Amino acid sequence: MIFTVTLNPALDKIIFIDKLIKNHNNKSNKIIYDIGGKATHVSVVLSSMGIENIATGIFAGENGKQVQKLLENKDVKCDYVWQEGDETRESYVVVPTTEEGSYMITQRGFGIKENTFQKVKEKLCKLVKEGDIVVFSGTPPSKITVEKYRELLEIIKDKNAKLIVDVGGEYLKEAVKSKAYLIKPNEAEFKEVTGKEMGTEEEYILEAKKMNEKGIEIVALSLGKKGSIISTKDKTLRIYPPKVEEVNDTGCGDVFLGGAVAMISQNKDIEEVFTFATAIGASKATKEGSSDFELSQALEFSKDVKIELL
Ligand code: TA6
Repeated sequence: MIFTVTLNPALDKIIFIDKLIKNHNNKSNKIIYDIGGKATHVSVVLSSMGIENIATGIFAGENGKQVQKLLENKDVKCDYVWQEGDETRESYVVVPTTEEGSYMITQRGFGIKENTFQKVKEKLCKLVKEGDIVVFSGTPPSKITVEKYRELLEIIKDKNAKLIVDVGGEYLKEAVKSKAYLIKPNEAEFKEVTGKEMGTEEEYILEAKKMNEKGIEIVALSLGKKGSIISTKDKTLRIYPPKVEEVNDTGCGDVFLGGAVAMISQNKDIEEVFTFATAIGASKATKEGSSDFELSQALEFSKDVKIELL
């Protein structure tokens, strides 16, 4: 079984405007709502491919109900812990249609209550079995201390399940200490976790290899629109995404991770894993929502993904 753990999901409010002008009353052309929070997107990808998975984490309030409804409408099986008296946070994404890129402002979200944390621990202890894949992705809610985060990761490791983590800051350091199977930092997160101010891809690769030596099977370093560097003990790949007509870049990294998890769960080789991950992430960029993509388009895009074996 594959579990995706989003400790702090979000209701994404995506606002399309012509151009964002400071000190100006910017008029929106369109506003859509979508799933936010990161590991949620992994479940959306897996469910779209008919790969069995359970989305868990913590929801609260009316926003939580709306996000869960959006997930269920995409055939995602949800088994979340609900925190009473709070509200699932919102992310505001402003997409100027006259230029590439977007602006994201995310609420920090509720403070997790002790009994909620205990319920999450109990759920993971009960559900996760040896050989499962467990994906932690997204910024945890406040009051999830590094120690609490470590406790959750240790449950997964103690079960001999495959731990996949996409998070930043001190939490990423915990994932490295826990010898996660796969981590997916972006450049800023990678510099922070290594404590190295790197500037060249060679320097990134050097540090990624050190992490492989420390027991991280796969370091998938996201270079954003420039693609990614994939490092394992045996191989280093530089992956270049296809050129696509960008509509909204929000969620590309999360859908990329979903594609990688799908292929890993089917024991595909590393090249195939990250060719598909890159292609489905590119498909997401062509869609308005933060969790939208098209499998048929991703298969087409796979042909234009370039891989360099370094
Ligand atoms: O990566 C896109 C996204 O998942 C958005 O949907 C938005 O919810 C945001 O990231 C949440 O990121 P955070 O790191 O705050 O969990």
